[in-house]
Amino acid sequence: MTEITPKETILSRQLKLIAEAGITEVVMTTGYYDGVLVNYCNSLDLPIHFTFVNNPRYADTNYIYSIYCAREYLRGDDIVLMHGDLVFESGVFDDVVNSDKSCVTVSSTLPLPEKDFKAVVKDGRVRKIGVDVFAGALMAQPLYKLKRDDWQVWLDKICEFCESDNVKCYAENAFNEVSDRCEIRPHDVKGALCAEIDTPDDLAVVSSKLKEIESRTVYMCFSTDIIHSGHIAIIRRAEKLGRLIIGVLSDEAIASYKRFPLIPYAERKSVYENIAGVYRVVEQKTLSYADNLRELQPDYVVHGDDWREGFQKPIRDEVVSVLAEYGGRLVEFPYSNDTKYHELDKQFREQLSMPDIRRGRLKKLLAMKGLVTALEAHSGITGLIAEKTTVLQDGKTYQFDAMWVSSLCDSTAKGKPDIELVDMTSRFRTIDDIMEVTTKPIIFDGDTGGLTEHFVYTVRTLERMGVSMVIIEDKTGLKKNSLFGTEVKQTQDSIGNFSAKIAAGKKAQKTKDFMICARIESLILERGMEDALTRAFAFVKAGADAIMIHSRKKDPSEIKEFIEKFREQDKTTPIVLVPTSFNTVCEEEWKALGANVIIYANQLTRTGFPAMQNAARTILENHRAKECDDMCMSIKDIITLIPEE
Ligand code: SPV
Ligand code: MG
Repeated sequence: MTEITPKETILSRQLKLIAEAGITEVVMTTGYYDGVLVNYCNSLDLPIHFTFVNNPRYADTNYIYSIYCAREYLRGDDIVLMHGDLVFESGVFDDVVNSDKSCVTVSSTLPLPEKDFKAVVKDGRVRKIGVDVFAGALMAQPLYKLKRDDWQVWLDKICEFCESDNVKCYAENAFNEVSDRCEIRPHDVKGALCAEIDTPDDLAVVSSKLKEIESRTVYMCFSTDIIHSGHIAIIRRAEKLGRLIIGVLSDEAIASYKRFPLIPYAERKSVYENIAGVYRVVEQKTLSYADNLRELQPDYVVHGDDWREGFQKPIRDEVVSVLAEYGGRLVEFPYSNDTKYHELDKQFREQLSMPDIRRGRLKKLLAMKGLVTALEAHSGITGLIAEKTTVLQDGKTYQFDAMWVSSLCDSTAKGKPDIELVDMTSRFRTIDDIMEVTTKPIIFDGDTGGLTEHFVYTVRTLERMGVSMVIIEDKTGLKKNSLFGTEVKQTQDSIGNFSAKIAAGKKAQKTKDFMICARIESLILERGMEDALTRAFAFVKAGADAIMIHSRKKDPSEIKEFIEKFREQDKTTPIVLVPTSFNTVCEEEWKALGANVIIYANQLTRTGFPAMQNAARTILENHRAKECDDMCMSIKDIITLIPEE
């Protein structure tokens, strides 16, 4: 009951750590002043059931005899065995408790003590423990995890000793006689605190070490927006290592690698701030921990061990090297594969595919990222490719933000020309196929939007389905694909007529989230920059939420010029580009110029169909499918691409 800090005694600290580890049964052997001890333990009010066993011969026996007295309570289970004068840090205790083999704490770095236990280790096993064994020994402390069968062997020997009145030695003397049958491994605590207090000097050393431990900091990063008991359990463990600083991943960082955050950053931050045991919450702006670690220099970084493989591995590698710069440590806890967490995750994913949530995501992404990318999808499978493809590059993960349901690709998939021949009902069917298996926002190619009287219905249907944006082009009559340019007859709609169509669409929509984008064909139809800009400003005035400017030139100059001139007068209306022809400019440059949505409009169709044609030809040429094998995706890969639920 010696005080080691103003708030703790050796015993209260031990018992609290025991309770925090989820251990509920404690057998305590007592001697001198046992009534005081019993009252003290009960007064701590811990969720522990105590069995106190008095050793009536405490004055002239060693603790081997106390164990003997308690033997009937100690059989039939794994146990943790410790002396009452031992102080250890929580990380040490957790490691011992969670060890799947019997173990005892040793230190390979601390000097050998004169009077205390030492352990002789050979081939990874403890062969002998005692105070007078020195050759090749390690410092040892009497904190054990003992698996049932190992403990049984040792306890039987303890009983044998005591029954022949060999009661003045250590229990370890009995162990030394059965160490070939009782397999105990050394658990090396190195310099971590695990020390007995026998003297006032020991007490001073331990107390100052505890002070230092209390000032340590621990860093964890969270990306989840729904906190479940698994997260709390890991927070509880991390918090025991020191003052816990939680890095909350910014919305943008989450959106770049995982699913879109359901709860915005500020909300998530405030939730973490209110979890007991969390000392401080900071923003982590990137997937990389490097900036925060260099700034905060935490003593520990805590993470689940699941990031040793897969896309998080480079992030982990970087953490390890930054920690090495200043001597921090990485602590990895086993990642819980509990099905209830997978079930929760599935539920969140389902939420994201719900129309209201999906519809609003495009606007949120635009606000968050400034530049959003979309990949063409014309079926469930191409939707899955847009949804799931991720690339890891320079420690960052890249994926598409949204999907583009192109009229060209939707028509092509149906073997039809891109002339508004595939009717809206059929186009909606395509959207539905994609929506059924994905969660990302959808931008719909609405062609000309048709008659204004029809367009208003299209807007409502798309909105109800959860589509985020429809793009309609300022053409009229029989629409042809823009990439034909002036090679075919195409008629541009009047500014008045098209503005009225936009205004009618905006009036028809029910939610704030849905966006109508006006696509300007002036450059395609060679009507000049002035016409393009005049239309752009008129359409914004009519209510367009975004402007798409199109070109079929390889040279991006006219697009760049348009962006520059448009931005001189309008800093906010999002600009959408489909850089199929002018494809040499990278996304970052478009962003810097002032563009906001980049649509990769047809690349899946244009790569997929030649591959299929090639396979068909190969089979015909060889009169069998064998030669085709190397071109094929493995059945395993295609199965894993498609979710089971
Ligand atoms: C589409 O993908 O159908 C488009 C873009 O409208 S483009 O083909 O470039 O006209
Ligand atoms: Mg189109």
